[in-house]
Amino acid sequence: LASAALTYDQTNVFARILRKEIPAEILHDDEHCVAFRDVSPQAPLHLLVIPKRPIARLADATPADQAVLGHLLLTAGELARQQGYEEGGYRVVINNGAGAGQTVFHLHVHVLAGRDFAWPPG
Ligand code: DGP
Repeated sequence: LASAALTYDQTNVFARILRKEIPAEILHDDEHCVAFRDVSPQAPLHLLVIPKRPIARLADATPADQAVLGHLLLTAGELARQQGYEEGGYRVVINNGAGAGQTVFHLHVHVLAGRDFAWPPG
């Protein structure tokens, strides 16, 4: 059985940031993605890298999104490097679905750095 696709809600907060309806501290903006600081940082560096395409969850991505998904990870790594965290290490997280802690239903890659991280994650 294929999992049901989640209908994309155009009023979610990241869609509103993409439309510039609400402000964000944007560090990167290109053809495919935008990166900005998390409003509730869980580490000294806490960025969110999001696609411009309306993808609600990782589970809703399709093979047509392959290049965009790769671009999100390459951008996450590049931003961590630019921010000076390549040596010290950083964590990249995608929460998929409410049960995994996803609260905003526009796909986003968390980039966290600047402190120690436990494993397994909570
Ligand atoms: P998640 O739990 O994986 O869905 O992460 C959502 C993140 O989005 C959470 O760390 C807080 C952040 N966030 C929620 N609302 C806003 C907002 O309006 N602006 C910014 N910059 N971040 C937000």
